[in-house]
Amino acid sequence: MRSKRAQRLIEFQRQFQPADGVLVVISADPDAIASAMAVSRLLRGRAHRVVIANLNQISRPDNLAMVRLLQVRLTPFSEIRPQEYQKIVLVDAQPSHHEIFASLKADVIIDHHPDTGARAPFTDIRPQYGATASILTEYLRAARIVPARRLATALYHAIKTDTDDFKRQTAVEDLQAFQYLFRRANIPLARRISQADLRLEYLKYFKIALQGMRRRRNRVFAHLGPVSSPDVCVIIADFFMRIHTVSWSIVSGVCDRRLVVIFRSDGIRNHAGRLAQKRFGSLGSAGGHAAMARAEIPLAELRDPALDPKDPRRTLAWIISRIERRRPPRTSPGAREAAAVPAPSHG
Ligand SMILES: [Mn+2]
Repeated sequence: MRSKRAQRLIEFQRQFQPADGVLVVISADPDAIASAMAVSRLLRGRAHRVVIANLNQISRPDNLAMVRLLQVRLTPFSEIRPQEYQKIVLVDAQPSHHEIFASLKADVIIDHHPDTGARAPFTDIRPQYGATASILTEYLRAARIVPARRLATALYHAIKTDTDDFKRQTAVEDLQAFQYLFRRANIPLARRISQADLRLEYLKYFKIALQGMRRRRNRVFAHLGPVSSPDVCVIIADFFMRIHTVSWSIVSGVCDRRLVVIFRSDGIRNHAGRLAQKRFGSLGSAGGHAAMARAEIPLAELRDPALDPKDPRRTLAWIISRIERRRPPRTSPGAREAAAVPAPSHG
């Protein structure tokens, strides 16, 4: 009797004919890229050709490093004519995740996101897994294909990324796949990829942040002025959290006519999402988790006379005053020591 894993592999392989042109369409992140590479390897000799097309433009420096250092061949989806392919494969995604995915009528769907009831001739959706790369590693092992260095490194990096080094949803199968890949991956190369989170042009924002930062007790504030992408606010907010005495880091910038405020907290006694919502929710979209949150406020909504978005110092002062705002004193006669009410502990 065949194992379930072997059965699934055979079922997968049955979907393809030797003359097929196969299009793997991804929303490119490490897990999707690695999974697509694995599909390509699994179909070597079983399909005429496999092309990997990315829907999104890749902009994260670490993902650019992954593509470059692992020599991944990607074709922008805009340059693809899907009708020229006999089979369409989705990995690390389901049709309902994107209108283009839905329009493609996938033949094969392999994913680990919550099951959206996707229909295809072949589906393998395992929401309990931390990464699609772990599922594809099982396929490779079932096919007795030992992944070459680059593929093993991609899958290894994908599992580490999607599970955030096993701090997020992780199944025992993810650990098994990781252990298998660990011996075959190029670890220094994987480290180089995950470390590459900066662009050269971001360094000028570090300068602005370090020169303009304000410290209030255990909080650090910085306003970067106009930024090319809110990502740089995230990077600098994370950077300040590396100071061991800092429990809040709040970094803002202006991008696409919006003031973007990034919140980082240690998440121990603080709740960044609640603070963002409380202080900025009335002005724009604001919220997040205990340790990370963001607020985005259209500049058109900011009519506060105390704020001049063109003046970085006044913008920073406005953000600080808004966050450190104390509760207004109670006016009822019975209120006790109302004026001394401290700022909320999470703020
Ligand atoms: Mn994934």
